[in-house]
Amino acid sequence: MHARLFRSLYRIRRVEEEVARVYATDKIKSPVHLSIGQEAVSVGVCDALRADDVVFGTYRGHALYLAKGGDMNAMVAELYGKVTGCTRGKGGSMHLIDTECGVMGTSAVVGTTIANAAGYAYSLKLRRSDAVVVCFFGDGATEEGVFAETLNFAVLKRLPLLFVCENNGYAIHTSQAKRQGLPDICARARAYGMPAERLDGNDVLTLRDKAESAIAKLRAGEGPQFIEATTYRWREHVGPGADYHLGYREKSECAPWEENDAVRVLAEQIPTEQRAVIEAAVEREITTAFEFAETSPFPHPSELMTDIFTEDANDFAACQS
Ligand SMILES: Cc1ncc(C[n+]2csc(CCOP(=O)(O)OP(=O)(O)O)c2C)c(N)n1
Ligand SMILES: [Mg+2]
Repeated sequence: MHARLFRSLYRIRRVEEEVARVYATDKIKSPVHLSIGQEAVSVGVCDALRADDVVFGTYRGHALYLAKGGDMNAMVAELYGKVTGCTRGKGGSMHLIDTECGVMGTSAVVGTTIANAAGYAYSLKLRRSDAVVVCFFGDGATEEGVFAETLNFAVLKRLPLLFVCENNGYAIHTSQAKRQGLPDICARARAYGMPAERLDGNDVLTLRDKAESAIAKLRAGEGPQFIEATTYRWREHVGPGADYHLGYREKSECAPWEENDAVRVLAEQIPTEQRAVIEAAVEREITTAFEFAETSPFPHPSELMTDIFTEDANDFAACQS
């Protein structure tokens, strides 16, 4: 299990480092919200899921997409805006999707997928499936009305839904303390009637264990569960670089998170030779994915009106008139 988790963590860290490196060339046509520093939350939780379980996430979704089994070629091609991307080059980094492996969607609009996840969980319940849904969102999303409404509905209907709040302490440049009257997000979740636990978002092994027991409760019909994972965004809110020069936070705030880096901590637990094999394979996969993106074509202009709200160009024209 350690090797599997390390591979997943290393793979996400390294592909995002490559995204950051390539970004300056302008070949990547999409804004990127990097998860560097936050990878362990997606990796720990997704490792406890079955292939037929599904996840919903946010625009900071590279880690989730890859941790749930999303195809790396299709992800990098999507960032390049290529037709071989996971949404045929139309969604970009913020709208990753791979329904084959249960990545049902990520969204640029804060909070939206919380309600989408509840809808999916309700449909699973009505179909008497024992699959479950996990919904990932940020601390900022808990200030949206849809968060409150969805928690209430999920408890009322005893939905098989695990809420995972990735609390990195900031919404863009504003700290949680400046935004929330009650920063204890677990207390708010409990107030709606579900169990909630705050975990160290760098501790991938504990996250995996706790997710596994929460998911077992979902399958047993015990209703929604809530995990708040404390974590830290190492890079700027959007884009490849650092943003400590902006003055809204100090670099020293990141230091304990870097010292306790989940990728490095787990790497130290893997025998050196095994680790080298894993790292080499991941590096090859990343090289292949960027080559695939570089050599793939852009979508043909004839695709402009396909895979959007309407397939019918006449309907679209009617909407414009
Ligand atoms: C409905 C909505 N309101 C505002 C925004 C602008 N916005 C983009 S990201 C963001 C911060 C969200 O913070 P959080 O949920 O903590 O996620 P993080 O970026 O920290 O991962 C905001 C306010 C948006 N995209 N959608
Ligand atoms: Mg945040």
